[in-house]
Amino acid sequence: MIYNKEIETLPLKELRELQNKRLATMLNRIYTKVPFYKNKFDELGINPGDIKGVQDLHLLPFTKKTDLRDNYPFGLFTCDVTKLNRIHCSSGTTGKPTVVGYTKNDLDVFDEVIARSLACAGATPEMRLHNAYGYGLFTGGLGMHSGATKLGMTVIPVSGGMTDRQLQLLEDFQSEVICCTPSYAQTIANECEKRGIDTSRFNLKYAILGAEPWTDAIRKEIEQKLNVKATNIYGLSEIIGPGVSQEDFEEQGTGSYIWEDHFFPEIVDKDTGEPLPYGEEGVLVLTTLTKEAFPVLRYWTNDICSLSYDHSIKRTHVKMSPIKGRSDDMLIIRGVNLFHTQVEDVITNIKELSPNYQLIVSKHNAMDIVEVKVEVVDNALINNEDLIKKFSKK
Ligand code: DLL
Repeated sequence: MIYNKEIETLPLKELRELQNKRLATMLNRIYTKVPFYKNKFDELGINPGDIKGVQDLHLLPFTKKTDLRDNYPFGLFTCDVTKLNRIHCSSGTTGKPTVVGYTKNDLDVFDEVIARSLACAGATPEMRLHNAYGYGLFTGGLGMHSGATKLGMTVIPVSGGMTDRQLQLLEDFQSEVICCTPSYAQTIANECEKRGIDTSRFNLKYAILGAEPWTDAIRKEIEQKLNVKATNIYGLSEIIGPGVSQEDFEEQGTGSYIWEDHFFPEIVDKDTGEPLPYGEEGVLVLTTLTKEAFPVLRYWTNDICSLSYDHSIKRTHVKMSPIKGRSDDMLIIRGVNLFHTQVEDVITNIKELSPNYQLIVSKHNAMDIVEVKVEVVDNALINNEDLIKKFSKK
């Protein structure tokens, strides 16, 4: 099902015109309301009016996660905090999270792109959504919830964890759609296998999986074990949350449509920042075209992928390949972003420990496990169980 046929099938020429119009408004907004952007433009001697359309975006500077951190919490917002309807956060490179805010209109855009994504993944208004993304500051739970409500679905807001209860509800409520991280879908599938639960007792048809990288082999395993068609949903808090792009359930393996009337994508070289042509792999850079509270110019996602229009069958919007990796050293552990600097922060603040450490990531069943190995300054610590416990907890 196509949720918004007019926009999703808009001829490319008209789509560009719409993007260019929206970009002009967005550039004016950030230039006049956010000193950070104004200074950057002024330094380059560029006026928002000099940018004639998305083809000129490459003349403008990137925005990076460190810029968000340096302007913590609300320095890059274009409106007063009293105008916000919601705030979400994601992990930052230090103890401080990345803060993102939404006006009422921003939440409408969020709902729209999630409704489109759900429909693109096979969901219809008559279906039930078992929403096992985490609710809270993470954008996954509430984002999917609200967009599914807009589509007209019945939402079961289970959130993550408590697998026992999830299995029970899947059977009792007969939800047709599940959304969660791919690793959690694997956990559910493995748990069923372990307990000899016949998954045909569930009524699942579609799984919408994202928030971490996954492979075709994982897709096959989940599809086979849970009797679903599994599609990829991609997004990041800084841009909106989930729903930046979505794979169509009938076009699996050909990439995910980016809702480019709201988010304009570029691919750039990870070392030089130079724009790369369609088909080439590089860092995905996204510019929000319609966001009010927290518009972002050329956001350097650090996610490596490529773009193509080649396989756009049902819609005119550009497709992105699955994420191939990251250009920084962020780890994604069960959907949660983790920077080694966050661990380092803890370790360097404990005087009994040296700043040398190892992070060891392994899989236990489908779950990522992180082990932190540290060096002690004084060997006496090795026998002090209380201190070891205290430091482990930190
Ligand atoms: O993970 C938003 C989200 C929620 C997406 C639910 C999909 C489903 P953040 O916590 O800000 O937001 O993390 C964003 O997660 O830059 C990618 O590195 C990674 N990521 C998200 N979706 C995918 C995916 C949410 N489908 C960061 N494949 C992004 C690979 C993904 N990586």
